[in-house]
Amino acid sequence: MKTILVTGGAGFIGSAFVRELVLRQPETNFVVLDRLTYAGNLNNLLAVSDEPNYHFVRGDIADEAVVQQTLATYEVDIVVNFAAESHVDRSILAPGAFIQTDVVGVYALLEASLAAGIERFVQVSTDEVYGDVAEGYSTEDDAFLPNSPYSASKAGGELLVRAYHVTHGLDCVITRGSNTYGPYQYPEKLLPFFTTEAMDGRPLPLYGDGLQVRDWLHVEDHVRGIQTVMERGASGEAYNITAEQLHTNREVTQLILRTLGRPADLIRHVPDREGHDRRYAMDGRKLHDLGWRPQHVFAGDGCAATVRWYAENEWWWRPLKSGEFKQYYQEQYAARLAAAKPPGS
Ligand code: NAD
Ligand code: TDX
Repeated sequence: MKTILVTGGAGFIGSAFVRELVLRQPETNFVVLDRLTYAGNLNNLLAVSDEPNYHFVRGDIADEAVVQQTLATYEVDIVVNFAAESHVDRSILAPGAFIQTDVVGVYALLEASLAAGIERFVQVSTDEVYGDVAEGYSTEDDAFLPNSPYSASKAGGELLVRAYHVTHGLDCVITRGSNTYGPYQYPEKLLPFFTTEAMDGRPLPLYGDGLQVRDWLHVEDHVRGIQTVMERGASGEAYNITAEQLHTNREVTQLILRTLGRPADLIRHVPDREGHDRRYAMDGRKLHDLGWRPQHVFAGDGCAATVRWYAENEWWWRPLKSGEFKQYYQEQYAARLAAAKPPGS
């Protein structure tokens, strides 16, 4: 029986990976190691919590002793590292936690994995390592030009993974996914944030002119992409995971409002995110060669079905928008909204 350690498995994408694979692969053991930060949520794993091939350990990937013990206790074969601080705006306000988890944490995980002699290490990275792509499409060999503390810390983590492969021969693969959407995403990210704010008739703070472009990948497609790379990726290689569905933030906001039947005058053009990347776009051919294709269409049912999920699952997100979130909202948005241009301008 194989055992897969899923770090950060209580977050948005990691939990989707666990929910999918625990049920589909009853012959494989899945161990989630998660620190349960503000973004970690055991409600994301309720669907599998009673399954015999699912196990949960609360712990920090930067704590090498905890990682070593978990690898040994469960006789882990494969590590899939989702654990990260993942929100760009928070990395601008408070970068320390990003360096600690996304760089030091990856280092501790690599050291423990090397010592334990695991079979394969899968690093979940992001399109943001390429930085702003004014035109064309990033390929896996392009230079890293990260612009935020978040993307710089993810690039640092990735480079360590590469170094452990080259120097120590650790079997590693890396995925670079694009902007991911779907159920159970913490409501600080654009789609769940704007959906839940619009449901309450609150203003939607669109940064700058709202014409920044992102590539919208459904979480189920992202999970299948990571699974494909884990199972069939060549050791030492990185793979872009792109939906090739580029939309401006303004278009995304309009889709959300249309689905909810809410008015466009909820939109506020607020001062831009510092260092805001204008466009991300990747070439997906390398992963296509492994047989993967995206199945969801964002502007088809992808966005609308996701918006409806939030509309129907207030039990999940409403508690998350109290306490810590209120403090973050105040810090991130209060001054911006006060400086907003009036609707329609
Ligand atoms: P998330 O913020 O929803 O979840 C992160 C999880 O990691 C949480 O459960 C949190 O508790 C856990 N965690 C944080 N620090 C930890 C630590 N030190 N030790 C153990 N656990 C810790 O993030 P997500 O959106 O699910 O992203 C998962 C991964 O995918 C990240 O590595 C992110 O960089 C990458 N990624 C995300 C997107 C996206 O659009 N969300 C796109 C591409 C890549
Ligand atoms: O209030 C907002 N207003 C706004 O205009 C928020 C939260 C976002 N935006 C804009 C900024 C971005 O151009 O919307 C776009 C999407 O923003 P986020 O949801 O914060 O995502 P992004 O910064 O693009 O990064 C995401 O995709 C890549 C994830 O958060 C990362 O973890 C992933 O690596």
